[in-house]
Amino acid sequence: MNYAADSNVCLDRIMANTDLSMLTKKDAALFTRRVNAHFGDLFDKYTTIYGHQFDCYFHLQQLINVLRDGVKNRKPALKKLDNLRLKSPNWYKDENQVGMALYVDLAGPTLKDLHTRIPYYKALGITYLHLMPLYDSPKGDSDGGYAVSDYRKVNPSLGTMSELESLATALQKEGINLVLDFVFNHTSDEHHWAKEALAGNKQFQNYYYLFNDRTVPDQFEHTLREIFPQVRRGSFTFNEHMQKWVWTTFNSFQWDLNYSNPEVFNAITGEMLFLANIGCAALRLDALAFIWKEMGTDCENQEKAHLLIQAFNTCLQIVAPAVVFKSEAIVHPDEVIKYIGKNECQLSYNPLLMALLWNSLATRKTRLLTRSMQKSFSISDECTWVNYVRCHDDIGWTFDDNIANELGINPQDHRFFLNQFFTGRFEGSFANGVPFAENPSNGDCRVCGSLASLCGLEGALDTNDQQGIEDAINRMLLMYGITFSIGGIPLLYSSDELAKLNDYDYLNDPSKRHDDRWVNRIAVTQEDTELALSEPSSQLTAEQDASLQVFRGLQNMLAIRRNNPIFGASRTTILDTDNQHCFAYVRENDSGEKLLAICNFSEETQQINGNLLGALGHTPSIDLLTGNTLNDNNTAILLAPFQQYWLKQ
Ligand code: OTU
Repeated sequence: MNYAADSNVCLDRIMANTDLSMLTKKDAALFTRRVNAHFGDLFDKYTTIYGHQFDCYFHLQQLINVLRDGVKNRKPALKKLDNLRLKSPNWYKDENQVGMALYVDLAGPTLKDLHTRIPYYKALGITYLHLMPLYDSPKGDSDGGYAVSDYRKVNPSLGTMSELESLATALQKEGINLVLDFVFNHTSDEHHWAKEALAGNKQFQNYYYLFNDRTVPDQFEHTLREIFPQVRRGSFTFNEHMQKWVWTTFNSFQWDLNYSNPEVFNAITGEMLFLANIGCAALRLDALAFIWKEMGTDCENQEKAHLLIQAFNTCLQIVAPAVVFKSEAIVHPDEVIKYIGKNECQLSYNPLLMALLWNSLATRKTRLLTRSMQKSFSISDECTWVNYVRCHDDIGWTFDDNIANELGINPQDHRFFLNQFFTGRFEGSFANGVPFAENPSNGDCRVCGSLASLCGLEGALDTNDQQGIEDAINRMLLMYGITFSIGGIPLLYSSDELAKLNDYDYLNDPSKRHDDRWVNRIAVTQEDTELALSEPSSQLTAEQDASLQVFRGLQNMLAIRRNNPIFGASRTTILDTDNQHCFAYVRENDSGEKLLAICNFSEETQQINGNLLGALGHTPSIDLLTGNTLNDNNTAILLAPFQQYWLKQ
């Protein structure tokens, strides 16, 4: 089939039937130009997914109307930004980019209050602020906001949509981009689509996956993974009112959307464009791995999930090209990479680096980290990693079993060890984590806990162990130091920067008690931010002192990062070292500028062969972190416990 010809014919027909009279002349021209440029792509994706349905053409026409409305509703200031970003599309690779993720209520506690926090974020150098889902959602348990009842309404306890828009504008003025969640795998059971379905409306029942009996759910469940086995077994929930089984991958109040229905694609595109038009720079694609279901598979990472995301991306190119996608695929490393591409997700969380940094802290060894990064770190030049250490979720051990096997590590046993270690059950462990989602059938488990508690600060403070406190602080700085220097946008998780300990208060809240991830969703109070920005004082508790040391350490490293272009758009090569406790990589940009990072994951001094400096070309090399010079090619390089070097020619 001659697809190019087909899509052109289709485009002409559709545009002939598209009413542009509500657009200004300028917008009509812009819309027509962009549709012309991207329709081929959109047509290709859309017809591959929906072409076998008799009404595909009708829905494609409807989609074009949705896009037209998106252009109509996009504010002039955002259209200007679109043009700017089209001219410098790789802004997210700059050395000054630093992200922070936070819950509004744990920082504001309202959107209005967040304005007063801007100086604090600026003091750290934040340029990208991800506000955790702040949309209207069910009272009580709403999966931390990931059960959305209305994408167009801010949760009234946090503020209003116009307050969100003015915050976006205020942040933009200060050089901080707003990042929002696009929770599109599911809605809450209180979304008006779900309510219509509950009321028996067939059209909206087709928005979800509903089954009259267990026949089909049973067939699917043969091959599905259970995500939250601690709250509910299986992936389906029986709804008494409808007398039907509903597909609910996550909690029973989160209903999976049915993307085999083109009407759902179109409706969700409308919601996505609404979010884009608030004025955000990126959308975090929540649970994107799950959006396509295919019998006989685990219904994760399906080919059509990729096509759908690419189609959404094309819609953004037409309406809001300033907005990029961030992939949240916490899956096998080979699958994580498949979501990354200029035409799919320009940004992606790096769950492999995250998990393996923790692995190296526990084992004090870097082989798995080094080998895995050598295989999986390199991505398209037009895209970038979002490197993180902690987030609002649990830590899952998603490394590649084959690499582990090659290194003589039994993957199953090793995951068991990591869970034991980080939940403090392993003799001699420094960590105070909490087990999460333990699966009684197969013993699977993940780990929750704050950066500081997992790094040993909680235990060391409890026993007033000075060495332990120092080690914990150094572990935190090491972990973040790597995310600041390895290549990509570092993403701080709010409260990490102050080394806050686990918050066990959730155990007293019936709507949170069953979900241990709340242990690492921690408030940062005004008192905390004042402490961070205050002059050094001798009146501090040990906990406050640790908090300040971490804050200042991170602040210092971030200042170095934004003042050295080598941390921006440059290549990363992961090196082998002759010391199993050390991890090293070199950055190199197009002008031949280089940086060599070397890190020690153990609490002992380590030495590595000075030949490694050869990676920089010539000596002497200056350590950007201490200002010290290393100048002899032949001697060994010494690394203090948890020390990292950022060496420049
Ligand atoms: C995401 O996480 C969010 O980060 C969670 O906070 C939500 O609960 C969830 O989606 C549902 O909206 O399973 O344990 O492979 O790991 O999408 C967290 C991706 C999750 C999943 C991830 C999901």
